[in-house]
Amino acid sequence: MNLRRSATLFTLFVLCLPIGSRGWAEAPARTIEVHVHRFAFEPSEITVKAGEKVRLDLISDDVPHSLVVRDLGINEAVSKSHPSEVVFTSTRAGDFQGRCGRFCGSGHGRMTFTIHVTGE
Ligand SMILES: [Cu+2]
Repeated sequence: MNLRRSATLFTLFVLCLPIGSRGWAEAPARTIEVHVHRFAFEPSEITVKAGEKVRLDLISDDVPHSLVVRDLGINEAVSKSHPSEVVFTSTRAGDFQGRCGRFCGSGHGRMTFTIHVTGE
């Protein structure tokens, strides 16, 4: 067997491996869709597990907003024309408070978002 054929067979072997079950690639994120509009996040609370990789799909239904959850390092703009994606993994349990970080009108201060992180 020549070197080129061996390399091709090895490549095919690697491509056929069930990557997820071997832990060579990160597990796909759990996706939660969050709509943002004046003056609320929907849902306004989510519950995830510590160590769980979570993807938030943030969609504005009206004007530009943002989601800021300082303790989880989240600070993401949300616009109507471009849905945003945030991926995070909290390693510790607790309740993490978020808010809209972009002034969007008289009710802006009431726009809160809570991430409950439960133990593994
Ligand atoms: Cu706002």
